[in-house]
Amino acid sequence: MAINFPYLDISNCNASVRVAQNGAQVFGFDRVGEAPVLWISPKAVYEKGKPLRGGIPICWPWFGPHPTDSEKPRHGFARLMPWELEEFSEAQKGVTVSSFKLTHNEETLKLWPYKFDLTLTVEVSKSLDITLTTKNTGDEPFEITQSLHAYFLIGDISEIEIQGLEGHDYIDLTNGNQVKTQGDEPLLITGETDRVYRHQGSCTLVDNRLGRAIRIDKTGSNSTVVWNPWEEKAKDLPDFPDDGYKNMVCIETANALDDKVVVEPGQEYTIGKRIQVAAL
Ligand code: TA6
Repeated sequence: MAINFPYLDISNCNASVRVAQNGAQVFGFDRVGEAPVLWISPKAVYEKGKPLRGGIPICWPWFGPHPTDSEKPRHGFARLMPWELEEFSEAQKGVTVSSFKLTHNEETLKLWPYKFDLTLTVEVSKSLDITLTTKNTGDEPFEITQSLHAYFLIGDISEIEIQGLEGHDYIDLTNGNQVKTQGDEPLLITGETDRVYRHQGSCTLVDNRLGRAIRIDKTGSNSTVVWNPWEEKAKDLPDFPDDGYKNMVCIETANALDDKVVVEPGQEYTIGKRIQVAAL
């Protein structure tokens, strides 16, 4: 598949990541000698201005459909726009840090009438650490929802479980936004899943087929979103293979639905995600 956009390929002795200029979207995190951590659709479209199906799209300044205007892009506009590379350094051997910036402009002001600086930092070592900082550079408060919408590669959907959500309430987006509660058992995915968990802690994705556990720690987020389209919905997505649902699951670090963040003028807010991998 030809990649028709600029991107940064970052490697050190521990791992490599790829970050597209479009949306500052991470679309690869590969630890040396191991299977990729993130899932990228084999049907992904690598075009400027289009979100890539897989990796870690940034949903910002709103998560999901725009609350009042269905003409505006789903999951906001940050994933559709070119970001600037701000910083790049090898902080120490095996630890590479880069940062990317998006600032309000004519196009963003038409979609969302606020002034902002948005900064993504990406630190790659044996783990991947990402932070997204929203700064309000205008003179009135604004409200955001957001997500670091990570797609994880898995061996097979029937052989994973997600630990850490036990006992937490969630909004079931596949079922009229009913509020339900996860039981005492880890989450198994056995059908279409689109849930916003009210959850601040960590999660572990245990993958028995690939023999690994991916731990996801987070900061600044009160919502963990779990998504798998399953068979029928996958067929409706042009950039998603029919059987792709077997090899991916999204575990998203978010502020979603009524978990909104207000950022006052001159203030900033940071959401962060750390992805670590261990053998089982
Ligand atoms: O985060 C879950 C979700 O909002 C789902 O409802 C699902 O549609 C998914 O994101 C992908 O959205 P996209 O706009 O990238 O197709």
